[in-house]
Amino acid sequence: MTRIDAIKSIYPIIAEHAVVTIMGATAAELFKCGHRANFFYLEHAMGLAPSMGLGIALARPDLKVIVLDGDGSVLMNLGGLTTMARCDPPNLVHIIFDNEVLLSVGVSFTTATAAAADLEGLAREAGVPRTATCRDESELIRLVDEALLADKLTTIVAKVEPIGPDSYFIDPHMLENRFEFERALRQMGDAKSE
Ligand SMILES: Cc1ncc(C[n+]2csc(CCOP(=O)(O)OP(=O)(O)O)c2C)c(N)n1
Ligand SMILES: [Mg+2]
Repeated sequence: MTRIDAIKSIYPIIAEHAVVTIMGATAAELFKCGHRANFFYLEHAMGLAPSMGLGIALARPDLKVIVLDGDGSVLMNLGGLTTMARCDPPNLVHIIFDNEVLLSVGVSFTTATAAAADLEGLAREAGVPRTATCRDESELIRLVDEALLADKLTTIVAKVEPIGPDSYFIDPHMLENRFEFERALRQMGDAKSE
């Protein structure tokens, strides 16, 4: 499966929730599927998407938070997994697109998952209560649906081909996205009635 097809397949499910995506190819592909004010593209900060998702999930238990992540980014900050598991927010779904490379800077830079590292195993041993690995869109859809219903912290590893977008263009600008995202979250969930 390609990541763009994977994102397209779960787009209708995740679009209703707060979404934080790691930078580079994943962010560009989510943007290509259709921008929404409740999507935040975490530019530059490799390894910190689950940390940002964790903060939102803890502050806003009335929302479901979806984090889209990359293998290289997770491997750069394995402590993100242990802290996420330690806080154990039930409303956080962490999806790692594992293409076994640092695609956004070049397919020749393989990551440790191209060797023996197993991200699902690392998440499980970090203490994440629900973990899974999938290889096609139908499995991914099922796992994301189940994670949202289970109401329990979940990490899903989606194995994808090392193919990226033609363009890395994202509009809105990072600073504009920061404000629109915050505003969107204020309109969502229990805050709607305030
Ligand atoms: C701390 C840090 N080091 C390096 C970079 C440069 N960089 C941007 S994207 C990227 C690769 C990300 O790899 P991965 O998370 O596997 O996502 P992919 O590009 O494969 O979709 C790198 C090294 C960065 N943004 N931050
Ligand atoms: Mg990668």
